[in-house]
Amino acid sequence: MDPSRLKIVVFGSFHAGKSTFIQAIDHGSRHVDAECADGTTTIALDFGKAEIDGRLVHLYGTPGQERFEFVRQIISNGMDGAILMVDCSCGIDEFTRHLYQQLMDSGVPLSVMLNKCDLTGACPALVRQELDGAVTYEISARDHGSSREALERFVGTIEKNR
Ligand SMILES: Nc1nc2c(ncn2[C@@H]2O[C@H](COP(=O)(O)OP(=O)(O)OP(=O)(O)O)[C@@H](O)[C@H]2O)c(=O)[nH]1
Ligand SMILES: [Mg+2]
Repeated sequence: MDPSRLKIVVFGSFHAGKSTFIQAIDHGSRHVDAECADGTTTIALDFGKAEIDGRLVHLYGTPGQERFEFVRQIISNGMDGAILMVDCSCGIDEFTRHLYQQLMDSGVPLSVMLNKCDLTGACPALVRQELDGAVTYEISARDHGSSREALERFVGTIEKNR
């Protein structure tokens, strides 16, 4: 593994905010998506870059639709850290629980982004309670500041573990 580069992969259910998060971190990020009923949906991947504490972070976003499991498997290969994006305005669904368990079992450094905290119906405390023990950050992926700060803090924990 190149010690100066970190590969972080973003997982989460359909429309949790994975692509928005990567766009907030890197305005020049690239997205392979398709039109859907309420905007776009990722059908391949997102890719963005950031420099954090002198290290190059490569961020890969995965598709949230369950049928793209094979894409998630390919993108996951060799990841140094994983982010699970959760839409706190609608709580935890079965697929999010499944992803959480899968990522916990993999042993890769993991953080949970409690997203959409700008919405009045958001309830990050409930999600945190359900994912007892998870490293969590409250963000709005539409906001560069909260997204960047959460990513920096997560990258800091990966460095300590390495
Ligand atoms: N209010 C609010 N809306 C958000 C936030 N993050 C994402 N959204 C909106 O939620 C919708 C889905 O966001 P995406 O970033 O496309 O979600 P995704 O997880 O990449 O979705 P898939 O690729 O389809 O799995 C879009 O309309 C976003 O603008 C947020 O923090 N706050
Ligand atoms: Mg997406």
